[in-house]
Amino acid sequence: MKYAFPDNFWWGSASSALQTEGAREGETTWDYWFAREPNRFHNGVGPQQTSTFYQHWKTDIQLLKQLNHNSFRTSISWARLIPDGIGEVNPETVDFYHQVIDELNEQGITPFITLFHFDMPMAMQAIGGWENREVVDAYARYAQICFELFGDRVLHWFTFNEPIVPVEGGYLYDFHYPNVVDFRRAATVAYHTVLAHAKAVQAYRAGHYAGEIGIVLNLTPSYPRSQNPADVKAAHIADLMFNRSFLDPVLRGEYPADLVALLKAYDQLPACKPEDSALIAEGKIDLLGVNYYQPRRVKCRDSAVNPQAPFMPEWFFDNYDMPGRKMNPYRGWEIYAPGIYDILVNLRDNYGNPRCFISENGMGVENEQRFIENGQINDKYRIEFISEHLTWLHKGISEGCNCLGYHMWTFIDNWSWCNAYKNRYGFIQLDVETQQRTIKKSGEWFAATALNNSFEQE
Ligand code: BGP
Repeated sequence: MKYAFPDNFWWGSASSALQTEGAREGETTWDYWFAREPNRFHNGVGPQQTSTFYQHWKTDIQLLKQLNHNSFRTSISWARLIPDGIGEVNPETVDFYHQVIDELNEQGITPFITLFHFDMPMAMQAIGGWENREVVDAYARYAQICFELFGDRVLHWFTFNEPIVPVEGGYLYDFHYPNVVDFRRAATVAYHTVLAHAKAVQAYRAGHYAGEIGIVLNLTPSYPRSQNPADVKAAHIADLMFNRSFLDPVLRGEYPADLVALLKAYDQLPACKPEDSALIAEGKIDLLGVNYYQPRRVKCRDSAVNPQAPFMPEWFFDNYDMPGRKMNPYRGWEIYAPGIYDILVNLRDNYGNPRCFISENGMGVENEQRFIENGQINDKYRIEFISEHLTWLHKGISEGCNCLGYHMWTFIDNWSWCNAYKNRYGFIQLDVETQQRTIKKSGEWFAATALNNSFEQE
């Protein structure tokens, strides 16, 4: 069967500044944390060792072209643009992003730009990061500067990439700096991120720019183990905490009432100001990026909560290891392609069918060299992963879902936070030592699919 996609469908991939650019001025929390605890990073490899996009951006854009991308998302690094977060703009950084954006446009690759992809300037973290409302204002100023500098040539902006992840990593589960475990502080960070998002949207609207503004959320559909009310309730609470805590404010302009009631009941609500709700209402977006990697399967708890333990989302559910689920063993994530369809249908039926696209989807695999045939990685599993997800995406579109494109994580194998180079995601293999780039089989498959705007499958 042939799966054809709508005209002007966005085919591309996503990356981020810190994961690709390489060592430069402007310290982020990652540089700071790595200098102190390199053991937290796979094989002790830190954010200085990247695919050197800062040097190789021009030839890399040629490679994007070879992959027939018509669009590409990367991020601007706040710390590199404004090293202390609030003061002078670094002119060299401005020149770099101008060149990248211009070259993408010249090559017919529409730039999609994210303003914050996990990379908090250390100077901002030093005054409390997202816990401090001054950082919210500093971010809004940074966003405005970016719109003024690049807003005439960038028509698709994203305030944040996966804003729930720094909340989970930094304030609940200890896999991002500042390694705090404290739900109330996590809730404050999440809340202030939503305010920062809304302020950026406000600034964008006030500037009457030609493009559109959105956010990228990692939506993990929550599936209950059974239809037993206790399992269903567990899935509902997980959905409220991990999806709807951002999805509702950015699409509906307000928080779900039951999330607010739940946090209130456990005295975990962040401090709110009376003017906040009007601001949040102004943060409604034009375009939603959906990152989808894995579903969340949950069941009700089997054991009682230890009342002395720190309050955690898991007070309300246990993770459910569904027998026989298909796993990506390297990343430990379930592979469940229908999830992409369920997300789109949920957006269609419950959120007014917003303009959206798949902004990340992908499969990280360890030691891909073992699949080299005639000098090229034959990553059949990745082609299978993509085509399976695309068939479900196609079904969503044919049923009226407003999905405008599909971007993969990622373009060239890159540095992945604490996992460094453990799992490789790229269409293009990177030799970290020599910086040599070699297109994988999946890159060729994707290039053909993008060119034909379709693919064939039995
Ligand atoms: C997403 C992030 C990316 C990327 C990807 C792969 O959550 O937006 O930055 O890293 O996941 O995940 P990981 O690197 O954790 O394997």
